[in-house]
Amino acid sequence: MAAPSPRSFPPGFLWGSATASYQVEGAVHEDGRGPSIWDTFSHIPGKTHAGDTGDVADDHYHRYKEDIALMKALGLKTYRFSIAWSRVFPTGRGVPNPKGLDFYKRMLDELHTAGIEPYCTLFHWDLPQALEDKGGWQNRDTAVAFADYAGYTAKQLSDRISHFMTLNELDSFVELGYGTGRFAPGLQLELAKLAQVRHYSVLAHGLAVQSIRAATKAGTKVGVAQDAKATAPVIEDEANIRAAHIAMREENAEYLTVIMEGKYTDAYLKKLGPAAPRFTPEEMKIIGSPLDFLGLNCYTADYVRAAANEIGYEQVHNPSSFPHMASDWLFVAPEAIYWLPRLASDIWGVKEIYITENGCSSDDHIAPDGHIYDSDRIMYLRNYLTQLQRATADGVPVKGYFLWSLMDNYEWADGYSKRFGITYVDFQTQKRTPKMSSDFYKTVIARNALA
Ligand code: GBH
Repeated sequence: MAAPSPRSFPPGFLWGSATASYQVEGAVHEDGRGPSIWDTFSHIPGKTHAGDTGDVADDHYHRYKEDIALMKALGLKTYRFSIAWSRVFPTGRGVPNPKGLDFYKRMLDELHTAGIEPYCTLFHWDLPQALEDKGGWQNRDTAVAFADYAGYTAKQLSDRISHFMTLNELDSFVELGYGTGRFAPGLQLELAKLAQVRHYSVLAHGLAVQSIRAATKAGTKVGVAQDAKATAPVIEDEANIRAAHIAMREENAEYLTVIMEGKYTDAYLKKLGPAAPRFTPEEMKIIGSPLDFLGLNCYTADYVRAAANEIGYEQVHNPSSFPHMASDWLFVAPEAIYWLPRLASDIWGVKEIYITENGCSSDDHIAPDGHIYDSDRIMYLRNYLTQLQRATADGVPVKGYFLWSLMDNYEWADGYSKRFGITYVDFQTQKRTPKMSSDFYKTVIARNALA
């Protein structure tokens, strides 16, 4: 055991990495899997970079043992993965397909043998196409179908998994799938319809919290993985920190705030006016179902400062020179990972927080000696982990961290053009090569401290 240093993380801190079904599995026609909206969308010309699809991706469906060996070599304590709904219910509901769950059981047994604890996400955007054909998230029935699938699946896996997350990043699949059209299913709805989709997404979450609880053994923990906007104070003085607290609730009103409070903020409803969603008091209670833990995906910040306006804050937009990683949206804002959990803990008194995703894209190249020297990813990770350590040292109850991602994978509309892995994947040969950032992460894990 390394001696504790002033930069140590709390004892027992859970170091992990994360992936998602459609981004890594491949094997889209195997063992009775039904099509999802990402199969459909990625095959429409022009929707994804170079027409890339997840048909093969990392072929993780067949190579999961090799991938778990990579995790073990890193010293990972935990691994966050997602289940493809359409493997379990090929048309989203009705008769389950046992072969679909068998894959996850095999994978979970392998993790167990490696001493790695699974954290399971039940939905990471791959909605069964059959449900989209009936309106997808525009249809309230989809929320009910999700809760049924989540309850069934959690029951089947309850002996193997103790932490479940309902949905991954509600805002991403709702706003991009039904608002801008950049993600599957590629729709551009008017605001009133979009607001109703948002409402059904949080309702799906709440219904699933209840169905998972009802179906699993005592002690099972239920949460969500949300990339809440990290409203970091641009300068950390008292007035701006106060503004950051107000902004955190308002900027996340559609998703995290309503999940934590069971209520839309007045400002959100006022802003929507006639486009506000229709909802019942009963639904609001379901949406606010208490959680055992909160998962926060953290990539970048939305800087704010105090303002003498009605709401008490304003956003500070980044100038064009603001540094970002290989993805245009990924501005380097390490304090995000301090403020995001801290604000959630200050505002809602959350007692158990995980960073369910953090990481970055880099322009990775294989050097003549065969190595990948991703020093910029190390720079990014070191800065974010420094701020995360600051959070734990300040008593913010962050219990674990999942690096996105274990390996390069299918980056949605960006296809294979953006690499987020700490392991390089040659998508022609499926060869995996740990990058220099793997060595960095391994060292941090071994020391439970920043090196
Ligand atoms: C996460 O999203 C996802 O959970 C994960 O699946 C993904 O691989 C990872 O991050 C890396 O991106 O294309 O200009 O419309 C992070 C939040 C929200 C950031 C959607 C990118 C799209 C911007 N993402 N956003 S754009």
